[in-house]
This record gives sequence, structure tokens and C-alpha cells, in this order.
Amino acid sequence: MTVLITGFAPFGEDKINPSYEAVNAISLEQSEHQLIKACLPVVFHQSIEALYQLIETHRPDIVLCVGQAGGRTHMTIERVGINIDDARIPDNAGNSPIDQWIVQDGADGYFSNLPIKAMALEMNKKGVPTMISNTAGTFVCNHVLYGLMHYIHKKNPQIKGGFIHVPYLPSQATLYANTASMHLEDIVKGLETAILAACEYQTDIKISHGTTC
Ligand code: PCA
Repeated sequence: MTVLITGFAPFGEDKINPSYEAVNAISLEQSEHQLIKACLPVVFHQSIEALYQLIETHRPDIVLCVGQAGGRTHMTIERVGINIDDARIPDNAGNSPIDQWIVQDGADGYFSNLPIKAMALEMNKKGVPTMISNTAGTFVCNHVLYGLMHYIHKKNPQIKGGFIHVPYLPSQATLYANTASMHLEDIVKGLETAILAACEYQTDIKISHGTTC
């Protein structure tokens, strides 16, 4: 299979983005799958346009986008992208949209069509703490997940797509009090395992990752 995997450039106060550091370091050399890696800009709309260009060029079977979620304790596989931009900080081009549609008159949300529970199971089996997340936020990561799934629904439902958020690296966490982090090698192992599970499982498994409030 051809797998497109993307990370993001650094944004906000951070000088490094673990998502691209990890994407850059992964390797599927032992498998028959082909990996295409790219770094997306942390800019509303430009990020989606760059992603669409990559999809049109490489025609992947699977698209996995990866972003930083500073403060999260686990790798988190996103279940859903929602049709809203609501920026807490400006993107890297200075845009701060508030309550704007990503796609005017588009669906309110789209679910990832990757086997997210199977991916989480395999990642946890490898010792990489992983959870399902029910919100990718309302910044550029959610924007890209929504844009990806909109493309898949409208243009090519054969593609499997989704998003994983990764924690800070330890070097980043040293700057903040009481903040979780994960070593790069574990993030890399988690992503490699996620990709292999996405290639292997044709349908998802039924195990609960539900939450109560
Ligand atoms: N994280 C941000 C955008 C880029 C990234 O790595 C987010 O969660 O929206």
C-alpha cells in the first residue's frame, strides 16, 4: 500500500514540532508498504491545499496526518473532525478565525475511516500509551482532519484517512510545569505500529474506548 504521512511545522511558542520530528524518523523498511512523508504548514486553508496536492500527486491508499497536542499524556487517535475554525492563537500566517466554517455548507463533522480501535490496541500492545480522542480541537489539526475527510467523502471514498496527536517531547516539557511528554523513539514506534495496523485491518474491532464526563 502507499501511505502518505504528514507532520506539521513548529507553531506558537514552540521551536520544534514532535509530529514532524517523528514522521521524519519513521521507517517501514521491513514491510512491503511505500511511505510518502511531508510537512504541512500550520496555516488555515494552506495546510489543506498542500495536503490535497500531495494526495493528487501520490494517490495514497492511506493518509495519516500527525500533529502536536502539547500537554496530552498519550498518543491520541482522533475519532472526528468538525466543521469549525476557532483559533486561540494565530496560525503561522497570523490568521485567527473565530467560529468560521472550514467548508461552507459542508457536513458538521466527519469520522475518521481508519481502524482506530485496532490501531490503539496494537500501539498499546507495543507499550506505547495510546487513547482514542473525541476532539482534535478547533485549530489547524482539526482543520486538516476535517479537510482530509471532506476530500475522502467527496472525491475518493476508497482512501482511508485519519489523524494522530502526539505529546510534547521531553525537551519541550522542561519549559512548562507539570506537563507530560513522550520520548521521540516511543512516538516513532507508535506511528510505525499505527501505520501497519491501518494497512492490516480492513475493518475496525469492537472494543470500548468510551468516556464518561
Ligand atoms: N498542532 C496544532 C496545529 C499544528 C500542530 O502540530 C493543533 O493541534 O491544532
